Amino acid sequence: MTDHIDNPGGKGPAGGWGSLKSIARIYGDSEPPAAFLETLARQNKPGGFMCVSCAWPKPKNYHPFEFCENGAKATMWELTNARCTPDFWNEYTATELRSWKDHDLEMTGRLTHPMRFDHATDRYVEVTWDEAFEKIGRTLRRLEKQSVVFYSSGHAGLEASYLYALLARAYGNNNLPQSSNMCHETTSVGLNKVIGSPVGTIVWDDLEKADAFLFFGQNPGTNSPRFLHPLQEAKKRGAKIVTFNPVIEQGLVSFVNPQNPFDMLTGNETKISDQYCQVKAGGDVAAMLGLCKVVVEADDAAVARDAPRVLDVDFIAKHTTGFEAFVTCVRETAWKDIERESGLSEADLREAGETYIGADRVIGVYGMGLTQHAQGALNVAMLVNLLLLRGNIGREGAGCCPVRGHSNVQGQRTVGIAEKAKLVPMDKLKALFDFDPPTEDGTHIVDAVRGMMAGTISATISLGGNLLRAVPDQEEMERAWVRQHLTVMVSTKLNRSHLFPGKEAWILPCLSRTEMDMQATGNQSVTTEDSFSHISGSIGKRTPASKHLKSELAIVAGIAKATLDAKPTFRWDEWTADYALVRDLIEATYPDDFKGYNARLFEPGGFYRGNDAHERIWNTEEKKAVFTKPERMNALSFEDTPGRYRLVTMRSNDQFNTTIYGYSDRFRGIEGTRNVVLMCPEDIEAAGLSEGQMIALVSDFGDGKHRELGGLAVRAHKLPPGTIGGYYPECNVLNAIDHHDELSKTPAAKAIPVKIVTQ
Ligand SMILES: Nc1nc2c(c(=O)[nH]1)N[C@H]1C(S)=C(S)[C@@H](COP(=O)(O)OP(=O)(O)OC[C@H]3O[C@@H](n4cnc5c(=O)[nH]c(N)nc54)[C@H](O)[C@@H]3O)O[C@H]1N2
Ligand SMILES: Nc1nc2c(c(=O)[nH]1)N[C@H]1C(S)=C(S)[C@@H](COP(=O)(O)OP(=O)(O)OC[C@H]3O[C@@H](n4cnc5c(=O)[nH]c(N)nc54)[C@H](O)[C@@H]3O)O[C@H]1N2
Ligand SMILES: [Mo]
Repeated sequence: MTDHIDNPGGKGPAGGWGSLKSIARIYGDSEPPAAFLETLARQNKPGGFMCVSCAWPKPKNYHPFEFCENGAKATMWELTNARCTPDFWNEYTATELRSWKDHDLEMTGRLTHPMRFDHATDRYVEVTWDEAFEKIGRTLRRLEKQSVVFYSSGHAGLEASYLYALLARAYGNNNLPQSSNMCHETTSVGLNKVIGSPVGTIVWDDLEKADAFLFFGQNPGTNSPRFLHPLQEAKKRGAKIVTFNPVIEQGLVSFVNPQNPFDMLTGNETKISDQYCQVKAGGDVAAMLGLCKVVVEADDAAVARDAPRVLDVDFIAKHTTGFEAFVTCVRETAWKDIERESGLSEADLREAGETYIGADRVIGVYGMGLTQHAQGALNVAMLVNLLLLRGNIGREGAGCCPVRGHSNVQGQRTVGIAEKAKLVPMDKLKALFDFDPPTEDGTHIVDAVRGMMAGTISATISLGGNLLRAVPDQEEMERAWVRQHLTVMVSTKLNRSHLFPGKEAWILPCLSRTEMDMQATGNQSVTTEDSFSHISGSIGKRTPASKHLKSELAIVAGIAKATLDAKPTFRWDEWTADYALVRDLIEATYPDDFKGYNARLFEPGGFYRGNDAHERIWNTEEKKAVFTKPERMNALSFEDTPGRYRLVTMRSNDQFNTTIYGYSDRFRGIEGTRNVVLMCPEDIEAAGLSEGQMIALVSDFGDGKHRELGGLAVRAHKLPPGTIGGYYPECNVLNAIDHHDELSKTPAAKAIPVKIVTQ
C-alpha cells in the first residue's frame, strides 16, 4: 500500500480553512450583497435552490450548509454587485475587449439589458425586448432552416430546455448540440453501447455501501467537492480508494471537512486514496487491461485450487456477451506492453487489482480523463469490462459513476435537447403540438463548428455558455463565428463569444437560478436533474440583478412567438405565466420518467427517474451487457514520436469552465498566473529547458495547420514523462476540431499532441 502520496507544491488538504479562505477571497473580489450566507444556506435543499455549479446529487439528509467551495464561488459570482450596463459600451469597443482576459470580462458583472450589436460603432447598444424578439424572429424566418443551430450549455432548467427543444423542432431542425458534446457525450454514446444506459448506474445509497472506489480521471476536490463528504464517510467505514490520474490532485489525496467543526479545529485530515497510480495521459486502456489480467489470473488460480471463483461467472453467463473474446485478449496481452502503454509497473497494477478483488462492492468513477480522448468510448468500455468481470453493475453498492458537469446537463438531454432524432419521442410531440417534427439528425458541436467554418451554418442561438471559447481550433472558429448571419447569446455575464458578433448579434440577459422569477401566477420554480438521475425543484428568492432581466423560459418563449406561426397548441404566454403547465407537458411526453412531476418537485434528495441498467435490464442491441475487446492499447489516435508530448488541458481550482474566478490554483501550488506548462523534471532536462523559461507550444496533430500558444512558463510538476499540463480554455487554440473521440465526437482535450518551441 502507498502510505504517503506526495503532493507536488500543493497547499494542504482539500476542504478545510483553505477552502473557506478561497471563498472569502471571491467574496471580497466580487462584493456580493449582504445576506449572502442566508442564500447559501438554501443551496441544494428542498424548498431552496439547486446549485448553479455542478451536477453532483443532493443527499436526502443534507448538511446545515449543503454547498462546497466551488458551489459557493459560483453562487457568489452571480450575486456580485458589479453590473455590465449599456454604459460600459461607451468606454470600450468589442475589438478592444478581445484583448481582455476571460476573468476580466466576467468581472464586469451581471449583464443588465438586452443589447444589439452595432457594427458601425463596434459596440453593443441597448434595445427593448420587443425589438430584440421581433428582429430575431424576422431573421430566423428568412434563414435556411438547416443553417441554424440551437446550442445549449447545461445551465437552463428542465422547463426552459423542453421549450427550447420544441422551438428548434417546430422551427424545422434537430440542430440541438449541447455542452455535453464536449464532455460526457462519450458516456451518452459509449456507455449506452455497452450497458444500454447513457447515464451512470448508481444512486446515493450505493455510495454508502461500496467497499471500494476506483477513480479514473475525475477530480472531485475541484469539480464536485460535495463528493468528498461521502468519500470521507466511506474511508471511515474502511472502504478503499484507488486513483488513476496523471496529475496528483489534492482532493484525491486528503480532505478536511469544512462542515465539521472538530475536523476544522484539529486539522483532522482524511486520507482519500489508498493508492495513487500516475497513469500516462491516454494510458488507461492498458492500465485497465492490467487490472483485468490480475482478476483473470486470480480466477485461474482459484479454479486450480477449487476455491470460490473470482469472476462472477453466474452474472457473466446470464447478463453479458463477448466475454470469451475479451478474456482471450486479456490473457494474450503481455505485462511489458501494459507497463509501456500505461506507464505503471506490474507491481502497482497488481496492488490495485488485489484491492479490486478484495472488495465485494465496487464503484467505478470517471470524468473527463476518460471521456476527452480519441478513444474515449474505448476507455469507458474498458471500465465497464472491469466492472462486469465481478458483477459490479446493477448491484447494491456497485456500479458505474460518470460525474457530470453542468448542473442540468443530464436533464436537458432527458427532456429533448438532443441532435439525434431517435432519442426523442417525436410521435408524442406530434400528438401534443400538432406539427411534424423533423426526422433527420441535427448537428453535433463538431459538425456545427465544421459547418460554421464551411459556411453552411449561418446562425447560432446559445442558451447559456461560451461556445467560441470552449471548442477546439479557436482561432479559425473566431473567424468563422463572425461570418454567421445571426448570433444570439442568452447569458448572465459577458464572455468572449459576445465579442465576435455575427452580422446581426444580440445579447439577451437572463435571471440566474438564485433570483426570483416572478411571472403572472407568482414566483416560479424550475427543476434540474443530477448525475444520479434525481430531479429536484429549485426556487430563487433574491431580487434580480436588474429589472430588465427575463427568465430563460420567457426568453425562449419570446423568440418562439416571434419566429413560429401561431397555433392553438403553442401556448407560449400561458407557459411563461405558469411553469407547472410546462411540467405537465414534460410528463405527457415522458410519462415513465416524470410520473407525478408537479407533486414531487420538492421530495428530499429529488425524485428518481429510474435507470434500467441499475436493475440489470440491458437496453443494448444484444439485450446484454457487452464486453468489448480493445483494438488498441491506448486511447490516442497518434503514436509517440521524439519531441511529441501529450498535453492535458486542466481546470484550476479557481474556475468554472471558461469562467475564471481568479488565479489561485492552490491545490497545485500555482498562484497568480495561468500561463504555465507543467512538465516533469526529467522532461524539462531532456528538452534542455529550465524552470521559468518561456516557451510556446505548437500543435503536432499532423494536418498541416499551424496552431500555436506562446508566453508559457515552464513549471516542474510531478507528472509521468511525456505527459504535460496546461490550462483550459487557453490551450484550446492548440487542439484540432478533427481530434475527437471516434465514436461520440467528443473533442480529445486530454492528450493533445504538441511540440515545444523555445522563444
Ligand atoms: N469548480 C469547477 N467545477 C466544475 C467545473 C469547473 O470547471 N470548475 N466544470 C464542470 C464540468 S462542465 C465538468 S464536465 C466537470 C469536469 O470535471 P472532471 O471530469 O473532474 O474534469 P477535468 O478536471 O477536466 O479532468 C479530470 C481529471 O482527469 C485527469 N486526466 C487527464 N488526462 C487523463 C487520462 O488520460 N487518464 C486519467 N485517468 N486521468 C486523466 C486530470 O488530471 C483531472 O484530474 O466538472 C464540473 N464542475
Ligand atoms: N481544452 C478543453 N476544452 C474544453 C474542456 C476541457 O476540459 N478542455 N471541457 C469541455 C466541457 S466539459 C464543457 S461542459 C464545455 C463548456 O462549455 P460552455 O458550457 O459553453 O461554457 P461555460 O464556460 O460553462 O459557459 C459560461 C457562460 O455561461 C453563461 N451563464 C452562466 N450561468 C448561466 C445561466 O444560468 N444561464 C445562462 N443562460 N447563461 C449562463 C455566462 O454568460 C458564462 O460566461 O467546454 C469544453 N471544452
Ligand atoms: Mo462538462
